[in-house]
Amino acid sequence: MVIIVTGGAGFIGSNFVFYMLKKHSNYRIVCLDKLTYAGNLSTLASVMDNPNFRFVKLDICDRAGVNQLFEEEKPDVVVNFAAESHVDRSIETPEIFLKTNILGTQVLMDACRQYGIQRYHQVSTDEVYGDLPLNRPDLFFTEETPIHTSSPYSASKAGADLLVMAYHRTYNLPVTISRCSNNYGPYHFPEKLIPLMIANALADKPLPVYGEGLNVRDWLYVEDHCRAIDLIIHKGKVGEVYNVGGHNEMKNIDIVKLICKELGKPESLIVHVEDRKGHDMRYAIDPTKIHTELGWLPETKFEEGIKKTIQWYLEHMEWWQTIISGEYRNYYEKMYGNRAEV
Ligand code: NAD
Ligand code: TDX
Repeated sequence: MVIIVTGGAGFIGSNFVFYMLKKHSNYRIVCLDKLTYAGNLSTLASVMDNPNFRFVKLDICDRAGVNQLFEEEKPDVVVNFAAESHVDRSIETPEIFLKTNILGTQVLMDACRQYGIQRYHQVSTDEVYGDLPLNRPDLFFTEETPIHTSSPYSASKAGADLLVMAYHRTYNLPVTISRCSNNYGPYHFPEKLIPLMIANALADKPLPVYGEGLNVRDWLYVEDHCRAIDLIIHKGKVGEVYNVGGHNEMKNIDIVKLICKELGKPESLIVHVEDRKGHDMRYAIDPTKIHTELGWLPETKFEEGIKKTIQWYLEHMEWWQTIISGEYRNYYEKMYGNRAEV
């Protein structure tokens, strides 16, 4: 089996590459990644010499390059993680989100049509469902929940999902989609909540919580997500959407306080800053379908996962300190420099 994994130098994609090489020692895993600011070749260092692994620097929007790779590798499966993934950046510069997340998906699916494929899997997000109110803890996102997006990021992911289903219906492309909740774990890029708070706390820098910090996210350890995708590409039904989440809802402020506690840092580092525009209040996945159809359940409890994650960041200082010492500094200054305290 040959699997093309796009975006495999990013957070979830790299964890998926590691997971698949370990789990399926007879599979060939080909990672296609543009190496944007969010992709790091150093992340893949441990597998670069693996004979079952190949890395190709390529933009998913590059039709000729993608077609050539398909000709060379004749993939059985494509798993598309490649995306612009940060909501805050999408509010500043929406265009690249539309280009990569929608048009890039189209290029990949066109190649799948042209060269033939057993499965095209689109890695989507719970953000396509919009948000839920805080005062209705009984409500969850199911696969039937209408698409109702808030940010340019989520709109671009929803656009891609619709296109994937259109390619299935129109061209009979064998597709599946997974819509997962917030992931956390090793190699999470430091612009996102959990790694940003760990890095800032370790440097005794302010911890910028948007608004009151009451927004709720449903956190899933990244390996549990990888296992879900592995199950879907092997046993999931073509043309179906699978929600992935672990019923692990946490308020942002509680996560930040927990990180302070684990690192022995004072909560006085917390600063409440101007809220994200259009900030979604609550995400909560109902994972009944993937549980009943494919037997998937999350294995890592949050208390254990967050400890493992913090430990990983303590043991891999070089990885993230290299990132935050580069272009990231300009990003941070732009995003947080003038953000008023509230
Ligand atoms: P990430 O930003 O850490 O990684 C994205 C990767 O895609 C990077 O390696 C980047 O170089 C690559 N990439 C970007 N544009 C590309 C292009 N045009 N061509 C080729 N490669 C390109 O993102 P992540 O957090 O690992 O998310 C991966 C996928 O999972 C995304 O599709 C995202 O929407 C989805 N997702 C993420 C989460 C989460 O909590 N992080 C939750 C649900 C779904
Ligand atoms: O500095 C911050 N302060 C803060 O309060 C940052 C970076 C975030 N936040 C808040 C915003 C959110 O309510 O923390 C929450 C989590 O923020 P992010 O880590 O940016 O994640 P989120 O916006 O929830 O989106 C993530 O989950 C769904 C991923 O980035 C998406 O790619 C995925 O689809």
